[in-house]
Amino acid sequence: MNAQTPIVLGVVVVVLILIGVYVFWRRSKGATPVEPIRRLYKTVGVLGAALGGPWDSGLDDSDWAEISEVLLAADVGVEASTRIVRGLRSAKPESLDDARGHLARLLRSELDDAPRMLRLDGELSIVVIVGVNGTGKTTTVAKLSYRLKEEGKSVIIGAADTFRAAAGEQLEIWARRVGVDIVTGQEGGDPAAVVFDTISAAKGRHADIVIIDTAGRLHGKKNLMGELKKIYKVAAGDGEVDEVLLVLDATAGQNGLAQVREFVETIPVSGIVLTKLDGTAKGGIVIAVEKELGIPVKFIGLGEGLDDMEPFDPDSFISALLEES
Ligand SMILES: Nc1nc2c(ncn2[C@@H]2O[C@H](COP(=O)(O)OP(=O)(O)O)[C@@H](O)[C@H]2O)c(=O)[nH]1
Ligand SMILES: [Mg+2]
Repeated sequence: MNAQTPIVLGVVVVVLILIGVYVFWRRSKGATPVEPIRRLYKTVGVLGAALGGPWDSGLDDSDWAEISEVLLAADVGVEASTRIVRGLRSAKPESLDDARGHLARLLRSELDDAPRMLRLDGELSIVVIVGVNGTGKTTTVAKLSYRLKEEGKSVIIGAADTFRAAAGEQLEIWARRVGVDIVTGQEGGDPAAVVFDTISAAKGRHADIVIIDTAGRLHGKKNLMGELKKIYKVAAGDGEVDEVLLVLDATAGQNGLAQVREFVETIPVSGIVLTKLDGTAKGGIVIAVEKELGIPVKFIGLGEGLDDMEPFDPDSFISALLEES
């Protein structure tokens, strides 16, 4: 045995231990960070692929029809699709890259320029989450409280979905996991009373943000919109609610849009959270939503976990749609 062998072996063992510790540390942090837009896997490239096909032989009428079909299939909506194809035709693109550039610009011009950041600047900010049953409201409350807590804010959740006991229990589990306080009510109880209690608790504890979960349907003949108005009034107090976020399920497509008109007409919705974009190739619905409701998409949901929600960024979203597959 060479005299240096034990030293070499020692070094190898130490290096292996260090690699092990590093891997364990990354895992425990829930690492392998995923680039957010990559998680839109079903939508990535849908438009890029449509453009790639026809280019070999130049563009003719059937290609324009195909591009229009792909836009419609991605749920961009009839009016926006028509505008986009018209714009692209009149731009007379000379190459695939040229077409991609024009399409990116046209898609971007369909999206809002409104700020997408949450406006949470008061001493105690109130966020109310509304939407149809099953769209992802409760999950969004959990994801948002997680995000805000990570930013160093103290958050209290109000479980104002009193329609079924399980709703409160589901939220209690999330609250425990995130490590934030929660105020719950009785099953079948008055949701506005839960809102009142949550805000009182938040004031008492000098919390920064209250997030209110609400029901997507109610017991018996109780009118959901009437209850939401009451919730809004209590949440607003003497001022106004900082953010009313409407949760919309991207997989429901144009139907989902039709279902939310009543919400928008009843209370001042300030932003959309578009959930389940991980499960649909119809990501173009973002464009239809903003155009038809006139409200900016502020977050997108990309899965069921706490960090599966991202602020919506139009530019990276559009480049994902146009990616070559
Ligand atoms: N894939 C996926 N599932 C989601 C997303 N958001 C919510 N969900 C799931 O949708 C279902 C309904 O969510 P929930 O928050 O209870 O909806 P609520 O009735 O509006 O409160 C649950 O199984 C969630 O895990 C998302 O962005 N992606
Ligand atoms: Mg719920």
